[in-house]
Amino acid sequence: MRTLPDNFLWGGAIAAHQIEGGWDKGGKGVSIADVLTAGAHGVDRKITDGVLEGYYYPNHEASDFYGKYKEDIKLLAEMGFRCLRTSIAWTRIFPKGDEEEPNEEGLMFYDNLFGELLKYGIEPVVTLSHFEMPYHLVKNYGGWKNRKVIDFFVKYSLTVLKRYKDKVKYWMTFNEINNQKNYKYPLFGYTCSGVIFNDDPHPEQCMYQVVHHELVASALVVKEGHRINPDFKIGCMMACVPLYPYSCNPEDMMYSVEAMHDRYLFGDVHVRGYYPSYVWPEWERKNIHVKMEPQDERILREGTVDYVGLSYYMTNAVKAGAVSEGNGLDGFPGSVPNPYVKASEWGWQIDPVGLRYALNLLYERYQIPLFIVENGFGAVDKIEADGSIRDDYRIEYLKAHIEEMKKAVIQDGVDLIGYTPWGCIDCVSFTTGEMKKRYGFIYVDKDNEGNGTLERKKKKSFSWYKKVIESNGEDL
Ligand code: P53
Repeated sequence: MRTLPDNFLWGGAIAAHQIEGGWDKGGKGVSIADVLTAGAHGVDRKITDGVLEGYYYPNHEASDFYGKYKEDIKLLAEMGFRCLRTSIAWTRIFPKGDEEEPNEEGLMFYDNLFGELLKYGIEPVVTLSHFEMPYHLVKNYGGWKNRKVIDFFVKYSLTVLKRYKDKVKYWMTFNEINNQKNYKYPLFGYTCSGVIFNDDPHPEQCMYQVVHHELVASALVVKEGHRINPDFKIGCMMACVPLYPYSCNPEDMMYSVEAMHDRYLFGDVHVRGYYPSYVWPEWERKNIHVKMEPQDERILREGTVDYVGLSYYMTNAVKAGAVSEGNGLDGFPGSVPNPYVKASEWGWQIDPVGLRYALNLLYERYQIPLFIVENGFGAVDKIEADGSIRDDYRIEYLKAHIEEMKKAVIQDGVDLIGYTPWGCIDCVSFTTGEMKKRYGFIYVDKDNEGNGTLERKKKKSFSWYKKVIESNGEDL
């Protein structure tokens, strides 16, 4: 009987701005995540003009991983984690983004953090940019619209790649770069790039320009990174939300193929090193002109990624001619509810088989290793009178997804590096800024308004996941 490989990287995922807090500690600068207020399902987070009096900013303190990482890592080690995916806050290293010299105190923080992980044999998996660029670069340079930001990002990246070259092997450049294809929804452009596309006279063109800069920056970092340490594995990261055809009507089928171009586009460039054929006619049709420098073509070709990191939470179904706008959270243009699956309280459709489908799609397309770096179930957890948290719904979700993931590896032959469910320690929700949308095996005592002791508690899923890791995914 075939099983998952022995060195399969079981772990969990978090991101600096959603877990660390300490937003103004250790010389850290203000990041774009620090000017986001809290929203709710259906209520957008506000983007304020700097940090203003009278607003609550949930990421400022978050789960205080900055202060409690030792305690947290001890718990992760108890679960048997083999890796932890987290990100570096750019603003701890270059507080404003355009300084000459990095902030040593910030560098020390990650030295200590990665050192603590390695002490327990936990491999750090690190994203360079997960929704938290310096606010200064947004205000003074216009964010990623400005080509100069490529240089700032590359400088920051090479600083940390060099500093941690013996501590970290697995890297990713940008988190979910493809969220921005949904250029009408301000949160995505702002968090990925510090740009609100709707403020531009040609929002869609602006989005492509911004992403072109990011793709070039990513390729430069991959190429230079391999010089720093040839053993580095540097990946991209894409939000993988497969768009099913609503029916076998050929029109629906073809519409889903077209819609999937939106999902694949940036991954195609990261992996293959050039823009896919379908982009040129689209740009022509929409009168989109992206400025590229003569050297960009070579840079993209020379900086292709070693693996594809993906987040998988849900699928959506699209119907030709359907009018829904969709915002990329609970739907895409033309998306309609899928009658065969249920959705979470936040409208995210739960579809474990979709994970196997996604892994097949991506592996057939790219033929390089995949890494599931996010998956999970955001839900409200209740503390029982005896203090326990019985999150059976979460266990059920993860179990069903792991079963399908195993099929992809064992029956379909997909080369998969590991599995890191999202928010293994409760943290601030990205899309809504809420605390109550929880994903963790470890509960953090804090509510949506910021009240709570920050005390950690093991949920029922804690011992369940420990057993899963111990048995290498056999005992679900
Ligand atoms: P929250 C959409 C589809 C798949 C992944 O989200 C997504 C999104 C939203 O862009 O984003 C990832 O906390 C993101 C994480 C985030 C996680 O989804 O809103 O990389 O930062 O926390 C879960 O429930």
